[in-house]
Amino acid sequence: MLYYIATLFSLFTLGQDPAQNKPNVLFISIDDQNDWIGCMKGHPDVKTPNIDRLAKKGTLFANAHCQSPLCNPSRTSLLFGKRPTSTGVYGLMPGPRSSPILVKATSLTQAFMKSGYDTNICGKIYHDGSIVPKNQLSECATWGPAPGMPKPAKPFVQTPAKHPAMDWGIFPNDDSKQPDWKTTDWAISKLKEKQTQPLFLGIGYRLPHVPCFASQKWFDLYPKEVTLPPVKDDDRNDTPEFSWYLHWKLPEPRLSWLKKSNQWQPLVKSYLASISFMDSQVGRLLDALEASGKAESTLIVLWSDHGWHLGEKGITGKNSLWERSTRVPLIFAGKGITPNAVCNRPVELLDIYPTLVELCSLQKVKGLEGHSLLPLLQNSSAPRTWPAITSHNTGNHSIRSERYRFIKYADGTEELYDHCEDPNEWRNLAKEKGFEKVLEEHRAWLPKVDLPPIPNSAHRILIWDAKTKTATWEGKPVIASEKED
Ligand SMILES: [Ca+2]
Ligand SMILES: [Ca+2]
Repeated sequence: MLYYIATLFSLFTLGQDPAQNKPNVLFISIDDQNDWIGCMKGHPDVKTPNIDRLAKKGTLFANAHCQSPLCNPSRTSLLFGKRPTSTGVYGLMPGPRSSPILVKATSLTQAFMKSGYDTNICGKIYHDGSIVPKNQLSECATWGPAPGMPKPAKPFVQTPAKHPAMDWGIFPNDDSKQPDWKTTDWAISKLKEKQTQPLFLGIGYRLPHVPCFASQKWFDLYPKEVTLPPVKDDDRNDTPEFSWYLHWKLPEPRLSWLKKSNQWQPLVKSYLASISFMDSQVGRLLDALEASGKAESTLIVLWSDHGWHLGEKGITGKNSLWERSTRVPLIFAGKGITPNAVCNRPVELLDIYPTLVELCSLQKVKGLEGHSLLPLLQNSSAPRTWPAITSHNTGNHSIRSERYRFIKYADGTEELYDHCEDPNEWRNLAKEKGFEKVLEEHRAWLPKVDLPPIPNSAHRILIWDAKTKTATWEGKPVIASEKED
């Protein structure tokens, strides 16, 4: 009898407050994490047992791509559900609300607020500094700590750019000094709180973004000599000159410098160690979720904002339209998600927002440009019409279909790679015979709207002047003879 009364009471209260039926959401972002994740098979040595166990619990999108190979534009696109080409946000500054298109747009965190969620973020979810403090509370109810990277007394590595972030090594000794540890601590304390509303908890990890620092323990997981990524010495001979302009004068060192300075092994190993440390924090979080008793009612989404080169195509860093920059981990797991599924359809980070609107029954949001992943979460081999599109400044786009990658640069030059035959994208087929139809099919997906950068755009801004056939990078003319290679 008591049971029936309790059931009737809970039905009654659920009827009063539909928010009670909504899943909690753990929204985990990783910074500059390429496909070097165990379950993605991007690197033979990498150890990520915790992200791998999360993937087993849910659906891994093994062919997921970012909309921009850079922090701020990628995060802006994901958090506002619009392509960089539709907002003009391409650089590290300014933030999303500086785009006239996004001034009044509903962000993902606002969509959760409007639908009765207790919204919290900690660590790096929005790009640092891109939301000014006076606007913070209208974006998200609680802003937890976003600790910066620890600084060693002096740099371990001196790269040509002498940029403080371009550093890697064994540091700090104590894992609890790491920002990602502190962020996890805060998130765990939030999970322990008694809930009166459904919870949205965004946790933004900083590693493996440079500086790649981890304690000795994480380096010890790897052999003395780790496997270096596959590179082809003359790989850039068949890529257009314009491909260099996208990453013209980056602080990230070139492969030639890494080799000359005997830093290729140390960088690769430090990136791997940083990944394993970050993965251990995902593990702490998942354990705390289990211990909180909320696991059954929680949906987990894990993503990275873009990839990272570690020597491929002669560069390190991002800012390219190749697989190494665009392919990212994307996992949905937990309440309502098919376990142990892998989806190979091309999907976009832009799809996360409309998927969460559906999965969490949020109020409808107008103007989202992605497509819900729900059909693929129910059946990972369901058909999918759309390719994944990545843009880096006006006029430069990559179209990733299930089999091919097509790239078109602002000066009209092109690349085409067949991923069935050439997973490293070594052989540019764009000028070879027999691919005219494939090229046409992919060109049809190029964005129809391709806005210029918004006013005051800065850091990684490349502008092509079609009349004079000249390019400027960070406001300075690109001079081909100054190419560092
Ligand atoms: Ca990033
Ligand atoms: Ca090549």
